[in-house]
Amino acid sequence: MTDGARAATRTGRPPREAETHCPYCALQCGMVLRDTDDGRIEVQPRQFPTNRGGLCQKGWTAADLLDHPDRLTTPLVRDPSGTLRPASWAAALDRIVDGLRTVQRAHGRDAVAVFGGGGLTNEKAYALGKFARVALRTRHIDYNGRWCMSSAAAAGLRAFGVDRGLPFPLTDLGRTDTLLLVGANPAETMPPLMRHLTEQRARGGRLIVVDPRLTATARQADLHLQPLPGTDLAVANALLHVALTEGLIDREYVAARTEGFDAVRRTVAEYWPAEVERLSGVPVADLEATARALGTAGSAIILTARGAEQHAKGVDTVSAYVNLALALGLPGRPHSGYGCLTGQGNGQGGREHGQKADQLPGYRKIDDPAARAHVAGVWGVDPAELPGPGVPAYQLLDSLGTPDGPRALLVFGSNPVVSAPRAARVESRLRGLDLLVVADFLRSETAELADVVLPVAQWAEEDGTMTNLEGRVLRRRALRRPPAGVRTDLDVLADLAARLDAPDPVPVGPGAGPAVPAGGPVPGDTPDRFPTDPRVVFAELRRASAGGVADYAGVTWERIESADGVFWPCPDPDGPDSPRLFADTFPTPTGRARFHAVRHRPAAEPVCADYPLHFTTGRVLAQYQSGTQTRRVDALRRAAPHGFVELHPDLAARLGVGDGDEVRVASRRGELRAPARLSPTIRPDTVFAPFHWPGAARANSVTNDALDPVSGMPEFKICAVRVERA
Ligand SMILES: Nc1nc2c(c(=O)[nH]1)N[C@H]1C(S)=C(S)[C@@H](COP(=O)(O)OP(=O)(O)OC[C@H]3O[C@@H](n4cnc5c(=O)[nH]c(N)nc54)[C@H](O)[C@@H]3O)O[C@H]1N2
Ligand SMILES: Nc1nc2c(c(=O)[nH]1)N[C@H]1C(S)=C(S)[C@@H](COP(=O)(O)OP(=O)(O)OC[C@H]3O[C@@H](n4cnc5c(=O)[nH]c(N)nc54)[C@H](O)[C@@H]3O)O[C@H]1N2
Ligand code: SF4
Ligand SMILES: [Mo]
Repeated sequence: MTDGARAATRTGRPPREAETHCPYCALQCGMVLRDTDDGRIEVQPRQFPTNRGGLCQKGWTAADLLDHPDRLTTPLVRDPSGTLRPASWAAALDRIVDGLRTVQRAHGRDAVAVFGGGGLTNEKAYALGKFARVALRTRHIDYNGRWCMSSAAAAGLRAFGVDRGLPFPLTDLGRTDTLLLVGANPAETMPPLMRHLTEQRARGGRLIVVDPRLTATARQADLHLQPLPGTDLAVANALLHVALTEGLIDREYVAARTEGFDAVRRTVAEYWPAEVERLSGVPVADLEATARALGTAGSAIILTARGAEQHAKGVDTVSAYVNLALALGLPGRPHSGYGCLTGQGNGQGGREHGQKADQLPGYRKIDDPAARAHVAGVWGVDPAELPGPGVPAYQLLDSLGTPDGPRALLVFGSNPVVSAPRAARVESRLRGLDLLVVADFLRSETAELADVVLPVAQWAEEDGTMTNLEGRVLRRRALRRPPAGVRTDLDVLADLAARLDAPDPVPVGPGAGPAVPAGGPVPGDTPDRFPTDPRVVFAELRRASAGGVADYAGVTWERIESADGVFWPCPDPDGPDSPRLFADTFPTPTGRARFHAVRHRPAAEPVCADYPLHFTTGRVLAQYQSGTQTRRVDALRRAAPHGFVELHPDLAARLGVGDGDEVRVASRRGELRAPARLSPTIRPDTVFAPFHWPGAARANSVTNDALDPVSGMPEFKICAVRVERA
């Protein structure tokens, strides 16, 4: 029994507790929160199929932010002198509505934009997409998942007809014979996931890791391939080349279940292992060993994560690994397949219900007339009134304040000043806005630039659902109510929508279409148009998603609670859910999976005499994303106090840099300064920095804003730099 529970028993009061999930990453570890008698909140892991009773340090300390002194408890409005000052909710919301109307009157509806996040619950992500289309009537909404999942999402859609990160439960990892991890470091990014890998190896399975660094994950592997960043596509094509020459292809599966293999066969014929060794640095023997380990195993899983995906060729790179998986006959077979490790807490659900520029709920396309008619029906508006597609996240942020770009932005759940590529440029775009609104519970670096900051509830104060990396819909449960002065995101959206709905005497400006209010205030239904109760929002989301690719119609909160979550698609409340996809067919028009012939191309920015080194970025265990949250947790700050630049001792010696020396990493776009961390585990031609810190150590001052042409994913994982002692 815990101290809190014991104390509660002594006083005869039951401890207040909630079974919920960690607020941070997509593993969504199960945890129990308890209100102890001395006013603390205790976090305990609980058994859940993904975390199996484990938590990482971030999960253990997640409750530290609930009563943190930095917590926002009142709206802030920028005064004429430029200072953010506490204000009433009424004053803050009036300022926002005035600002939005002024901008839309002068520049049209699309002059207002919304930026969301993959950490928002399904209910909030859904409400945000609806708010943009129905209350603001703008086409401009996108979100940070564009920087995270978009390459794998696009490749999955074009191959399988559906984008569900893992098309099988995570527990399959423990039961597969060969597991290939490409550009994933779960030992730091999802530590409890390693329990499944330990099980896999204990059963005699083989683990192969592809990473330019010998990471904590790669250390546990039977084989570590250490390619030059940006060469994963060539490596995948070489693996398929070997599989073909060694007769490892599953011909029956290819014939019966796929289409388009011939073009792929011709393309990979050019990818001779010896040439790919020259390009990537991965020895021929390792390419052969990997192809054999995959092609001769009884079962095999190939997983990609951000290392392979965050490139201007991220979609094609994922397609190359999907091709390999299909040629080996893996998708749909027991304990086999291709998957991508989704990152943010609701990275999966957040990309299904309408935060994406081209999307309506249920993973519907916003330019599909049938989808528009269905969703407009649920929303009670005319389909013709729904805006068309907007533009992907970076393009959106880069257009802010420019003559054709939006002049007002509302941010819910992201901190692009730290996390956007080429961040200095994004920062200057944000500064050029007429109105910047940020809803957050902390003063993030982006909130610091805002005209209005709105204090919102944290995870332990709200109910809702999250969809984890397996496509499993989970319940987030509130332990307590938000502190006085704090509102939920749903409440904020509802209040703003109601204020925008109120008649505006001045008609909206050029190119704006019909006048605000959006869709006209419908007598009697205004209070329900943006419900604030997440259960009611979820019921509406179910209807809006019904019949879509990501169909939640059969998912109810009760059903989630009675099992360990519900896997989508789940169209029928009385029918089965879908833990495993593709056993018999693929949701493509022909029922077959589609190969895509793809070719290697160099990084968008090659190294040269002035910028001779490859720069790549990523994560450390104790910090999360832009760090707004984890940099404020004492234990995590002690574990990872500041940014650093990881470089090989041989390179350091050439540069005259010692361990701990301050170094400058410069690219054509900007520079970062941080202490050097020497490590023989990284390639000598590559330097690495985590992206969790703002200011001088900001990795994204350096990164390249080259984008994948299909997904809009920025090239976070490779650019050319010069390194010198600062
Ligand atoms: N501690 C912690 N955990 C997190 C997060 C966090 O911020 N902190 N964020 C969550 C989110 S949103 C995400 S998206 C996931 C990300 O999870 P991961 O994808 O595991 O994380 P990264 O560290 O970004 O990248 C993984 C690895 O890619 C390698 N890499 C770099 N360039 C290349 C390349 O060109 N090819 C290959 N093959 N590998 C390369 C890096 O060395 C790194 O070890 O983590 C989630 N979990
Ligand atoms: N160089 C480099 N840059 C990267 C990456 C990389 O690997 N390298 N990875 C990219 C990836 S994969 C990702 S996912 C992005 C993430 O980068 P960001 O989008 O900046 O993500 P977070 O730091 O999680 O920002 C979330 C913000 O929203 C707040 N917040 C959290 N929950 C809620 C909520 O429910 N409501 C509201 N209103 N606010 C909330 C938090 O306090 C925080 O300020 O970074 C990307 N940037
Ligand atoms: S692995 Fe992810 S979900 Fe689990 S405790 Fe750590 S941050 Fe939270
Ligand atoms: Mo992410």
